[in-house]
Amino acid sequence: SAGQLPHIAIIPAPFDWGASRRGASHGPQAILLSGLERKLQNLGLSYVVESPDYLPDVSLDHRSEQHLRYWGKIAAVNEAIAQKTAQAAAAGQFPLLLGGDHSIAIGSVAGAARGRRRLGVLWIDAHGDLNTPGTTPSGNIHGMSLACSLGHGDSRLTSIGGSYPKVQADRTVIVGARELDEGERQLIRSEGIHCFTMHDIDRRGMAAVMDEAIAIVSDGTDGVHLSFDIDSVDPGEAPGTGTKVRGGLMYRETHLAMEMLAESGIVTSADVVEVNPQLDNGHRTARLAVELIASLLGERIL
Ligand code: Z70
Ligand code: MN
Ligand code: MN
Ligand code: MN
Repeated sequence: SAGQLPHIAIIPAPFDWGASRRGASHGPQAILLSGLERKLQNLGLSYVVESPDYLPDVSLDHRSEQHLRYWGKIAAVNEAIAQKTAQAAAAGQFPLLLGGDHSIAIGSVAGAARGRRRLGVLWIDAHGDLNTPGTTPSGNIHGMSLACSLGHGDSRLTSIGGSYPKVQADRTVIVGARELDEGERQLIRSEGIHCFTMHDIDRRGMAAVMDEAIAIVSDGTDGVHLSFDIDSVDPGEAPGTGTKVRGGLMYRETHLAMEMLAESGIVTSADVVEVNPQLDNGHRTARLAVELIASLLGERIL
């Protein structure tokens, strides 16, 4: 992709059954209404906004278990997301998914991995999303999506988009973690997942952390998927999200991370998830999401 501007496929994923509270399903509309298209136009990027009609109607699918809440809806929706993402990537486009809660990354990562079997994944999040039905404290599948992409957990989830691990631990990097469950800590250690916590960012600075993160996800990989959970950002800047955790990324650190990714040229697909306009202060969080997408796609100060 060096030199050539990508064609962006904006793929809305208005779905929130992976989270404990409703509202993130309105994220795509809020982000689109906050000026995303104008930003892309100003950057000189070509794009298409896909219709959400590619998603199946799951309103009558009530399959659910205590430690795998609404797995039926989530499996059906994510098969469609995987298909849509893979289709865009195969057409040479840059899939940009607008969530939705973070369970939609089960599909987007699977779709991105279809044509890139050595995919690197950069997961920017306050959380690890590394639970399984055996470790989850909540049963909410948005807290399991990265584990699932690594091949851990129930086969009804890990088989979405193909029955194989979509990514490997040594190509997976988490940035911004500050709330991990015990089972998640154990998985990080046992699998050797690279995890840069807020402690690491405070000690070393965001620039050093991102330099290392970029080196890891681009080493021997054939593409990089960025999965950006807006709850990675400090709640003072991003109040419109379901699980606010104090002590998050600062506004400038987050922009720097996106700008460094843009400079690196390594990112081949992305999601922006967990924007919940029902909890937002006006459209503050959705507007931030638009700004960060612009930085990721090449907007520069000078
Ligand atoms: C907790 C769980 C969570 C948000 C992920 C939290 C999960 N670790 N919350 N993303 N917003 O229930 O698994
Ligand atoms: Mn239980
Ligand atoms: Mn998440
Ligand atoms: Mn999170």
